[in-house]
Amino acid sequence: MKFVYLMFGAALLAGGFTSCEQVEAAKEKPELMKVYGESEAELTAPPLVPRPVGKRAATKLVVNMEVIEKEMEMSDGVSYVYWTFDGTVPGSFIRTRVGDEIEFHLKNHPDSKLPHNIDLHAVTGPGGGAKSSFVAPGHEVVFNFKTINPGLYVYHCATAPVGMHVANGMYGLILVEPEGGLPPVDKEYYIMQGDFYTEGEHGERGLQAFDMNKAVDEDADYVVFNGSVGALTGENAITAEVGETVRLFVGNGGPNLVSSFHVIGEIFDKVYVEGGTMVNENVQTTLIPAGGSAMVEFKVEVPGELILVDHSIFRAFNKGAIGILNVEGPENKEVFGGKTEEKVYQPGEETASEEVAEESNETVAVEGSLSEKMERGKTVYTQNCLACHQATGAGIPNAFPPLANSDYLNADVHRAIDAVKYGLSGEVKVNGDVYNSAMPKQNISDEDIANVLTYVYNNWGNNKTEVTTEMVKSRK
Ligand code: HEC
Ligand SMILES: [Cu+2]
Repeated sequence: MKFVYLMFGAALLAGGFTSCEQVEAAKEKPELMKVYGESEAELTAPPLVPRPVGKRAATKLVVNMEVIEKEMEMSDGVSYVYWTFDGTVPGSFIRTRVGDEIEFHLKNHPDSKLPHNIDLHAVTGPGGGAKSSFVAPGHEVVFNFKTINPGLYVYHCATAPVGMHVANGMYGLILVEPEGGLPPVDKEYYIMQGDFYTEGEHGERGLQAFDMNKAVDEDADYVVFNGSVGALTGENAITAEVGETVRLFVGNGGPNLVSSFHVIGEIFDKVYVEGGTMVNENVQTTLIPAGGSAMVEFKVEVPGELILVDHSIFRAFNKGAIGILNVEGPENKEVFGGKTEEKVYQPGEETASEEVAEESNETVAVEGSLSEKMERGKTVYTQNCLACHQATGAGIPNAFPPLANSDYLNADVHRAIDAVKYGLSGEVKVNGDVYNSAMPKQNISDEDIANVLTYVYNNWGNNKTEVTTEMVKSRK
């Protein structure tokens, strides 16, 4: 078929174009594609994406972006001066189609301290536009390009020192839809990983400066989705309903680390590998290079919390690379039956069987501040405690004591606060088992210690103590 087109194209070149033939030729060569009309691009902050381009004809698309340097929260009690495209990390999502003529306006806010520019990987041309877009504080530049390759592309600042501009959050995604658009789905979201390097260690409070040495050593303090710890958890979690199809536009700004992107409890039905045209199917984990992307699609079949991670797993549980996709809707026992039985396992002895009551997802309706504390406490738990004490609080035999039904915990709340606040080592006896190990001091705020302990105490058969920030503060 392609061969026929080529022959046809050659004949046309010799004989001149008719308008219909021009359209056909342009499909093969987007650089020849005519544009119709002019409009301003809709830009969105993450995790949202603009409306699909779909079947609209190629057009002249005006993109207005502003560079803003500003202090934002990296994690609880930790702030950072980010350099941004449009005030968010990642920057605004740009959605175009093949054959569009982009007129790009890059403004640099007058309060900025530095000049910046933009290198869009969707650009065919020197520096991806970097040189043409170099803009001093209080200035605006305009440059033009035509999108000739469909795909999901990273853009980033490329002003020297490039690594530093990227490390401070200057990246985002631009989608170039193919002729006719992408297949429709129910939900679309925008997620971008990045690694951050701070003078203080992970969790050290206050305003943290960029650490060049750690960046050169690739020794990240934070690895996060959408610019900060918790940008996609708790009330920032993304959502879908059972039965819906979800498309995630996933990018990796780096500057250094490659992401092993995985969704716990899902399988990607489709992956547009590296954000290009090739589709792989039935994928568990997809690699997203620094300065690269992937589009992943899946249908959500059962309700629950799907956890987005970088499967270089210490980054997820210890450096922040966690997001939540909350799926609501009816159970689907055909697809996932849940736990139906638990027995004593004692080799050599007769085994007693006990039926386990079906796990219920309903939480007791508590109101006001307790439920907020529980919600926040859950996030803190997921990010700080889960790696050792496990999702169900069961711990790991001989290594990490249980928090579920823990007599040690329930006997003395002050002792539990001290364990989290100052660490715990030496011999402890929990539910009859001796542990002699060490729990590191948790670098979290007094408020979060109260939240996480309230969450632990009000779960898994514990005694429902509500821990207040005052109680934590008073443990000196
Ligand atoms: C790196 C692994 C690790 C992390 C992370 C961790 N713990 Fe622990 N935790 C331990 C170990 C090990 C012990 C037992 C210490 C000992 O043997 O002296 C322990 C003991 C405890 C105890 C007392 C014993 C019990 O089971 O009741 C509590 C309470 C506790 N941890 C709560 C937490 C909370 C809350 C968090 C999160 C804010 C957390 N831990 C994070 C490893 C960890
Ligand atoms: Cu810059």
